[in-house]
Amino acid sequence: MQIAMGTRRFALVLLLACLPALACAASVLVAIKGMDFHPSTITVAPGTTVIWTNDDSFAHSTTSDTKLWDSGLLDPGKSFSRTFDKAGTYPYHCAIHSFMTGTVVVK
Ligand SMILES: [Cu+2]
Repeated sequence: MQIAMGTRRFALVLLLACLPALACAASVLVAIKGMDFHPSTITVAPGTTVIWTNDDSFAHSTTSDTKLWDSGLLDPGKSFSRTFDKAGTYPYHCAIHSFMTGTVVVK
């Protein structure tokens, strides 16, 4: 009886400890429209997935300045996602329109 109570309490503590972690595994949307990234700078927690969606009527890309990722050409309506696990500052641009820039800050 005593052992069973202890086990149940442990399970409850484990459940409560996991809930905030699940809430942290979020995703953040970045729209590509009007020849710009919206928002162009985002700050997210480690483990967050960033999803870019091309809302323009022509192709764009999301391309890491340091070659960490490259969506390739994203046609209108297409999306690309990447999960950022490590803290840091990740600048990116559109490979077609180099003046289109954005930054993902992970901390
Ligand atoms: Cu572009």
